[in-house]
Order: sequence, then structure tokens, then C-alpha cells
Amino acid sequence: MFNMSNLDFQIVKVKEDILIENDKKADSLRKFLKEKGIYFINVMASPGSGKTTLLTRIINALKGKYRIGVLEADIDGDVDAERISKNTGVKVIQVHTSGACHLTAQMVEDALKAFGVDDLDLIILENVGNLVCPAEFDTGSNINMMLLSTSEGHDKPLKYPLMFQVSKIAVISKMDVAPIFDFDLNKAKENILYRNPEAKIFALSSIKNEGVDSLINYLDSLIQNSK
Ligand SMILES: Nc1nc2c(ncn2[C@@H]2O[C@H](COP(=O)(O)OP(=O)(O)O)[C@@H](O)[C@H]2O)c(=O)[nH]1
Ligand SMILES: [Mg+2]
Repeated sequence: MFNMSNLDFQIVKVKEDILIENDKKADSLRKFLKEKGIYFINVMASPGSGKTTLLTRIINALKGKYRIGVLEADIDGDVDAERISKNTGVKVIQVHTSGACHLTAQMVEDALKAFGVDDLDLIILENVGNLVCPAEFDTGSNINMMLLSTSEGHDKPLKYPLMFQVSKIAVISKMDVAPIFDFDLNKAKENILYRNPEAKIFALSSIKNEGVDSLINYLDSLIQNSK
């Protein structure tokens, strides 16, 4: 694209091009996984919102039914991969993003190549903890699930629209401590639905194991219906 002034320079819409390329790669990855009969869930949220704790419960509930592989994406470290491996026993791979705050579809494809997917029915990606960047990049997943923990506040859908728009499942986590943080569940639901009227909302506590079963049943039905 060229600028509107008479000066001799060019404006390149780098980000737009990157996103278009990423969308293409994500579509081809989705097609590849569909042909193999593999369902892929991308989990996004702020750091500390309870992703790994919730995933541990989901994986332990579904691992008897599906062969599960987990991608743990972080800027550095391998603590979550270790936690998932130790607490669930399923196959896990840690992906480092070299400083990036999100995973691209290309990074997912590279990780899956290293991982090997032939023995899997379900892939779960714990994306980098961030409420902004991961929402922009289609990972090739079948569904995006995001978490909003009660300690973050019920106003977050108003501040971070894209994350709520691209996530078909919105989990409100840490309901056990909602009163401490003056978290208003009705307002949170209203704010989520304002961003995404189709969102399926689950309010739960992973620590107390309350409300987790209905999310697991819903995920199970999505996986079954994808076959
Ligand atoms: N009170 C409460 N704490 C939780 C719950 N789920 C996770 N946590 C705590 O929140 C912290 C971050 O959890 P973690 O699963 O590592 O979050 P992640 O960074 O999103 O993966 C840990 O200290 C967990 O024990 C919950 O349902 N209730
Ligand atoms: Mg984690």
C-alpha cells in the first residue's frame, strides 16, 4: 500500500499480512486434523486464571475415553508441562515462543510434527497467558475456550473485546473466591454476552470441583458431534 502524501516511501501493513498468512495456515492445519479425526481445543486466558488447574480436571475426566495430547505454550519454563504430565499421565509437549505472547498456526504445526499426532483423538493447547495477543491468532483449533477468573473482575469483557468475541466457551473460574473480589456474576455474564451473544458460559471452581462436570460434559458432546 502507498501513502497519500507525495513523499517517496511505502507503508507496509505487516500485521495484516501476517494475520492473513496465519489464517491460511490455521485452515490447512484444521483440515489436516479433521482428516485424522482429531479434535483440537485452544485454551486462552491471563496468567494465573486457573488454566492448568482446570485442564488437569478435564484431562483426568476424559483420558479414559480419548487419547489426549497437551501442548503447553509459554515464553519460557516447563512448569505447566511438568504439572500436567505428573497429574494426568498424558502425553505433553512444552512449546517455547521465544518471547512472543501468542502461538501462531505455524508454531502449532511445528510442535505437532515434533509431537506426533497419529496416536491422538484430542489435542488441548494451553496458550500463552495473555488476554490480548493470543486472541488475534487462529491456532487451527476447532474451538477457543477462554477463562476469566473472579479475581480479574467482571469488567474485563468490556476492556478486552476480541478475546471474548473469538471464544465460543467462556469459563468464569475461581467462583469459590468471588465474594472476596466483589465479583458480580450476573454483570460478568452480561458483559460476556455483550461481546459474544453466542458464548456458552460456565461458572465453576476447579479447586472445589464445583461446576466442572457440566463443562466436561459439554466438551465431550462437542468432541462426539465432530466425529
Ligand atoms: N481459589 C481458587 N484458586 C484457584 C482455582 N483454580 C486455580 N487456582 C489457583 O490459581 C493459581 C493459578 O492457577 P493455574 O492453574 O496455574 O493458572 P494458569 O496460570 O492460568 O495456568 C494457583 O495458585 C491455583 O491453585 C480455583 O478454582 N479457586
Ligand atoms: Mg498454566
